[in-house]
Formats: sequence, C-alpha cells, structure tokens
Amino acid sequence: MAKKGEIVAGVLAPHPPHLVYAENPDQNEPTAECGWETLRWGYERLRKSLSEIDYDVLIVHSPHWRTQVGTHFLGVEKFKSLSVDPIFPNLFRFHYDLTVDVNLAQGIHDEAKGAGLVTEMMTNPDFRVDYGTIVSCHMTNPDWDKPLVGISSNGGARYFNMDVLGATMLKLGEATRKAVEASGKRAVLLASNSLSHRHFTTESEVVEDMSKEHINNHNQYLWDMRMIEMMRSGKGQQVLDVMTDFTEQATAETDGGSLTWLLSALGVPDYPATLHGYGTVIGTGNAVMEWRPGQEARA
Ligand code: 2X7
Ligand code: FE2
Repeated sequence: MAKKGEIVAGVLAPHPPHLVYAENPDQNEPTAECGWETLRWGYERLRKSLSEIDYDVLIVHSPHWRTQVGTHFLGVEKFKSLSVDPIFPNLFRFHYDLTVDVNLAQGIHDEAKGAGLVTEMMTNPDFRVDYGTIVSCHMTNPDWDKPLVGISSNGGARYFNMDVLGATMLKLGEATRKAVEASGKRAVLLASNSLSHRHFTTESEVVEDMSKEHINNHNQYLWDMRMIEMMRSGKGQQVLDVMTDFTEQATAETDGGSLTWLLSALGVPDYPATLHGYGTVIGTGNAVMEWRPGQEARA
C-alpha cells in the first residue's frame, strides 16, 4: 500500500516585503542597512526548527494573490520573473525562479472541487507570482530547494462576510489535508498573513529607521496579544470562534482566510504553537508561529 502523506508543520508566516529587503538576498535589487530584526530572527528560529524535519513541499495560501471568485492554484511547473511590490517598489524588486508541485496542486484542487468549492488551475506560464507567496517562501526557505503549491485567497469576506469566507476556508483546509495524505508527501503549510493590519500611510525617509516603527494603535496590540496567547495555549477552536471579530476590529489580514485554512488543515490544533517572533512592520502586527502535529504524541 502507498505511504500516507502528512502535514509535518503548519506556520503562520507573514509576508511584509520589508523583511526580504532587510535580509539583502541576491535576488532583491534594493539594499538595506538593517531592520525588523525581531521578526527576521523569528524566521531564523523557524528555519532552525524546520531543519530538524524532512519535508517535500511548501504549501502557501496568500492574501496577495486575490482571485475574486473561488480558489485558484498555481498550475505551471516553473515560474521565473521579476516581482515588484506595487506599494513598495523601492523595497522589493525580487527576481524569482521557482518550482511548483503541480501534481499536489491538482490533488488539492480536485479534493476542494469535490467538496463543492469553486476552483481553478492557473495555467498561464507568464503569470506574475505575488509577493505574499514569494516573501513567506523566501523567509522560510531562502535556498528555494523545495517545490511549492501556491493557493489564492478570494474576496468572500468583502463580497459576503467573514463568516462565509471562514466556512469556505474550513472546507479548503480539510481538502488540503486529504490531498496531502493521498499524495504520500510530507508538507509544510504556510499561512501568509499579518495579524492586525492597520498601517501607516507615510514612510520615514530612511525606511529601515527602527526608531519610527511601532504598532499602529493599542487596540490592535491587545488583539494581537490575545490571538497569540490563544495559539500558544492550544486554543485553536477559540481562535476560529473569534476570527470574525478579530478580523473586523483589528482590520486583520486574516480577511484573506489564510489562518482559517491553516487551522482547519491542522485539524484545529488543541496543542500549543511555538511563537518564534513578533514584531511590527509599518504599524502592522506580525507573528511567526509554528505548529507541529504529532509532536506531543512523540514526546
Ligand atoms: O503586505 C504587507 C503586509 N501585510 C504588512 C506590512 C507591510 C507591507 O505589506
Ligand atoms: Fe500583506
């Protein structure tokens, strides 16, 4: 019998382009002196943690690949181009060259379609991959030596409401888990989103001047801390229960559905997530957090 696949880790993996900018990788044109270290060190801890496990593929759900209707999947094996952030072209001009696990993408697509979701494989070879996907993947695996599955987010939270989007993302998460199990592969899932997401509308002269960086408002900070504490104490269902209020009251980037998708794919964790780091980027709240299904069973 074929080996059963599994989700070996799930990560809340935020994608401010500032993090890649401050890392100064060869692929990015602009260069920085420093910046956002608490988050970048958080990603460093994540990478160290993931280096302890074997995995075959990264599956990333991105708020910045926005398909207004339904869920789309990258469906071409190779994408190579220049990604320029539309808001921060001064920080992010990234030359990417990535490989997609099209078989697994098709498997998740088929499971999701079977569950009644509106789905599409994206087969345009000239498609420009969004910076949400690229930043989360780069910060998690800067060697780019694993294939990825790219999943779009949709506009359901605005067109309908957050509860409708949430119900769809719960189904998408279950479909993802079933397809991973059927594939025989070991997958790491990335929910590519910030927590609170109200941000500044002006930029300081030196973008990486950390004396200017702080949370946009106290309400956002309180919400971020509450969500992090729930995740750190294994209250996955409670996180889902407050997701709509959090999203609306903290203007959170969870409106793309990435975190709901992740929690569902993990079977709604009742075990703690590890917080690798928290920090603000132009006033938004960002946490790098990791769930390891089965870890407590092994312990
Ligand atoms: O897309 C983003 C984000 N989510 C948070 C902060 C800064 C920039 O871009
Ligand atoms: Fe974003």
